[in-house]
Amino acid sequence: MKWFGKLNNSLKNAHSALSDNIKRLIEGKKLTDQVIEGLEEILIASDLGVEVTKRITKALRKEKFGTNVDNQELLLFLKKEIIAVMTSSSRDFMQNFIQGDEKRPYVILLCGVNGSGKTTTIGKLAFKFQQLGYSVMIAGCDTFRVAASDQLLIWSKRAGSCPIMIAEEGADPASVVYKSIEKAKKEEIDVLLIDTAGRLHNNKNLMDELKKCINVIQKIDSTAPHDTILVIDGTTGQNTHSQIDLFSNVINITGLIITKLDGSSKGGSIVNMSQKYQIPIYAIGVGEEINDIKKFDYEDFVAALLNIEWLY
Ligand SMILES: Nc1nc2c(ncn2[C@@H]2O[C@H](COP(=O)(O)OP(=O)(O)O)[C@@H](O)[C@H]2O)c(=O)[nH]1
Ligand SMILES: [Mg+2]
Repeated sequence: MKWFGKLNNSLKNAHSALSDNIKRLIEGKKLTDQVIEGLEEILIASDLGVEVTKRITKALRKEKFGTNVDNQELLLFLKKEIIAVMTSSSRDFMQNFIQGDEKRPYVILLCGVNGSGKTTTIGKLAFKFQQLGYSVMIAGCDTFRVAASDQLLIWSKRAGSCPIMIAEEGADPASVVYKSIEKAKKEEIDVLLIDTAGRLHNNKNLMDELKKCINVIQKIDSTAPHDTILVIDGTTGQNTHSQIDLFSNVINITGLIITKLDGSSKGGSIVNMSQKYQIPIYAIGVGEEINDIKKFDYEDFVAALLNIEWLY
């Protein structure tokens, strides 16, 4: 699995520390209170969060207290427990789209702070959907950023020249949203991807604008947007929590796409975030090329986090 290697390599730097520390901690020892406390410290230092850590060590204590666990057994135990706290939030993005085939155009709105990777992700998604044989239209509603439309045009070309509708700088993004849905309906487009302006999540005007865009969408199709995806930069760690809080105050986030995991060492905070918000992770970005988007596989992710590549 190529992407696994890519993800694993980046997480590995940080998390070989995690698995090395665990190995050092338990080598030749019984699972005593002291060892469990040591493990708690290691997991918290790896950004898994207090709640996740407590849950794991509680289960460990219950099942294995006083026994001799070897490194491999402990890592497998951790893997099982971490997946359990994360996967309650699992929901398949592509499956939703394919099963919801009465919903066409399938409207997907991407939002997130500036630089999180929205435009890049739109390009990657456009490419994926087209590869699968679906027609795609892109609506560019980032009217704040100079060159935002150029960037989107480049991505739409890379994605195979799908039709694109772009707001002029300073124009009303909601009107572009409106026009794009009308056009996508008329042309029987399967997927409409809407790129929005980033800026700061605490910018009230921008949040109001996002709400306005969604209202406009719902005037045309009350079931849309069929997915509202928050794109987050996987290198930002705990800061993602405040982004999720603020965006979910305004909109109903149906899924997350976490970008830049090719260069991230913040894997632990994704576990923490998953457990806290229970929002499904639809996909991850693992690079800047058009193909660098992958389905989020909980098993592979946790194996990479714990540095247990040898299982494959
Ligand atoms: N390494 C890496 N870089 C990414 C990824 N996704 C986006 N980027 C980079 O992050 C920067 C911001 O991306 P952009 O799509 O413009 O963010 P936006 O402001 O949210 O639209 C660009 O330089 C992208 O090339 C990813 O998955 N991996
Ligand atoms: Mg952008």
